Amino acid sequence: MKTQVGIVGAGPSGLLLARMLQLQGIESVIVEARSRDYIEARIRAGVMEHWVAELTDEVGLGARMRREGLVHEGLEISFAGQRRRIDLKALTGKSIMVYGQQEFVKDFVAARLEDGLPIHFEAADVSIHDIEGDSPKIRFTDKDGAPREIQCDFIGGCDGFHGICRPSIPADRLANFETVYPYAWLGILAQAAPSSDELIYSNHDNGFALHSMRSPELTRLYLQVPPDDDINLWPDDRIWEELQTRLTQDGDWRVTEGPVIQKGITPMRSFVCETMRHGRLFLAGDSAHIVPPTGAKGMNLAAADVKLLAGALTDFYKSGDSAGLDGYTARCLPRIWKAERFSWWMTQMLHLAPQNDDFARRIQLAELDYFTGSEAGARALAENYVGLPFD
Ligand code: RFL
Ligand code: PHB
Repeated sequence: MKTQVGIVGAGPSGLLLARMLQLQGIESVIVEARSRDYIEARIRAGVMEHWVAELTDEVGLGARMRREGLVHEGLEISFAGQRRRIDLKALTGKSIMVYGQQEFVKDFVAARLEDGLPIHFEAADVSIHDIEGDSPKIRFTDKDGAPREIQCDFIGGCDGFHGICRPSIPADRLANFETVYPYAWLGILAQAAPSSDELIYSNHDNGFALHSMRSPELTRLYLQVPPDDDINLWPDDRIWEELQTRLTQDGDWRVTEGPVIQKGITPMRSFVCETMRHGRLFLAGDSAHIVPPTGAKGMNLAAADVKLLAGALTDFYKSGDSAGLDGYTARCLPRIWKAERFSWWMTQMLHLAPQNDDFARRIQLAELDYFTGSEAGARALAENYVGLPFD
């Protein structure tokens, strides 16, 4: 089998890349390790930056997002017994779109399959070859057990943090930067109406908590827990009790409870692989970088990489101009590092680190007071949260 761009991974990066290439008349084949059901059920991100929602419209797949997604013009930060609103719209002129990543994935998978374009689900033993030459290859065993090979001009490494693309780059060529945090997030999805119209990020003496949502009937909630915590030690009653404690610092307001339909613990790390290109392999999204979820940046950064990569591949195929491909890493990295900084900063401002002493705690409360109380502070937070301008 032959194609122009072979894409490993059908997450937001791989699906968006394939769609943007399709609209430019460039062929691609997607190879995905999991089943369609699995990737459509995997609950992850919820917040799309303004321009990512617009890009989704531009590629023709924004209809359901516009109908079912929730536009938020602000968010709230709770600390020291009070709640303060950051008016994103007034401070930046922009809003954010709350629309589940798995809904985005469903929309893109459905469109691709309706257009009769290939996604090989449940591919086993996926490997990539000859990335330093002119004709790289993706090999895998298809879901019927048959060996397959796809010959490509380029490979999009869109297979997430645990994928095989980044490790296929020779170790001595990789420039990796990483920090791991001393806490994790316990996340639940509950069949309960959101208790507030907006997201609430809460800093509490017991640790961080977040109130988010997916729809008028579904609430998404998170609690800071130790990184090695066991989900079995968190029966639903304990989760609700802790959410009530951490989120309701300011009076009578309560979190609406309901049946928990999904729960899990996610460790948190920051990671950047500055080697986003090796030969004809281009990394995009979580395969190249990870942010802690506190800044809601992961899926948005993935979209930013893909926008640049799709543009560069289009220039190459339309006019033989390889400047965009050659400059891909250099164009991506400044935005990536700014999102890394913001996510790291939000994380350390909102969580309680075990090593922090009373002095550090006082500094944290002063920081929260400043960034929610001063217009300059709030604007800096808002500008990053809604997404920094391109270039
Ligand atoms: P993905 O989504 O991990 O997709 C990679 C795909 O590759 C497949 N794969 C392979 N396929 C073939 N062969 C192999 N060897 C393969 N290995 C893996 C996988 O099955 C998968 O389908 O990466 P992508 O596309 O780069 O997208 C990145 C986003 O998923 C990620 O950044 C966000 O989910 C991060 N994130 C958030 N981002 C936001 O922008 N806003 C948020 O509000 C937000 N909240 C979150 C988050 C991530 C979270 N978790 C669970 C990590 C909240 C959480 C709790
Ligand atoms: C979510 O709704 O899942 C969500 C929202 C904001 C974040 C992280 C996750 O910062």
